Amino acid sequence: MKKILVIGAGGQIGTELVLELRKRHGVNQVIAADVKEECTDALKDGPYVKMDVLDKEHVQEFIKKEQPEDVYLLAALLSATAEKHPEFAWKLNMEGLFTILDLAKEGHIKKIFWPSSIAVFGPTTPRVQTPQYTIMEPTTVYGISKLAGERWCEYYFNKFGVDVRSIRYPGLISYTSLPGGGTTDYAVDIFYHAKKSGEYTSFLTNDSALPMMYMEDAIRATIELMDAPKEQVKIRSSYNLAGISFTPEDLALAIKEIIPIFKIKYEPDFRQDIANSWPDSIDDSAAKQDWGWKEKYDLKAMVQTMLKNVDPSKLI
Ligand code: AKB
Repeated sequence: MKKILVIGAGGQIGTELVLELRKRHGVNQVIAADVKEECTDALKDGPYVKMDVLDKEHVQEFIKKEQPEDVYLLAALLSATAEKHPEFAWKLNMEGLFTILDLAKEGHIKKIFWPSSIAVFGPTTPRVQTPQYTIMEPTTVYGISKLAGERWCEYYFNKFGVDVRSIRYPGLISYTSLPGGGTTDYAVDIFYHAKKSGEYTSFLTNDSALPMMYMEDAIRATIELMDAPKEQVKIRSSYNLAGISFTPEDLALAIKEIIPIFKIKYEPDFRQDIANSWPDSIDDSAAKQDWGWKEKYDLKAMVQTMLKNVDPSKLI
């Protein structure tokens, strides 16, 4: 049985990814790594290591000793937080990637997953059904780091044969672990407030359409891409992936169907500029064609699942 390492396991994607990988490969085969001293409760049943991806020596030493076949590198600062700490965001989002790419180049890792984002697109990109190949002029630090990372992934594949695979995630919606520091986070927060008080103040305007996806679909896409035969993975920068596109108003209306008293207000802040620079919807036909991607959750199914499962006592 192969060993798998997930770096950034305490985050929104990492927590659910580790749980699913442990279901498929066995609890002890999947090592969760995160910068936090303590492992999150959800992952306590399996191996955990405290790992700062910027501590290159520790990362190298650990990987050379444990020899994980697959490494998922999820540690990153998201769009909104990155705008507040641009230098640190660039450092964190890029240096860790080079450490892992170099370890794979030297033969210590067989396969890498590295997440990109819809943030690689910018205000000059066609907004509707954004194509896989198009104008990319991101205006956020996060977007610039993800676009640069995509170029390096493709470079390491072309020059050194590194088997690196990537998805441009849309905004991800889940209830197991809270997101942190993203522009799409409103689409998660809203469920906690709807259940707790029946009211929510959105930091984006009513008509800010953004590509989103329910986490179960995103985890399945990630694992399907990693399990796909090498020759089917034709794009080595990063795949567009679409799920559900909606506005805060669409989401509020879908919540109202289940909680009729629900009310929403709009008070846009600095994150509005970021949202304005991103696509409304994504064309993911390349992912569909190359490795058979198909989403399952639509808006209604996602809203029902979220309202059933979010625990409003987690709201601070
Ligand atoms: C963010 O909002 O920064 C992220 C993303 C779209 O990558 N959720």
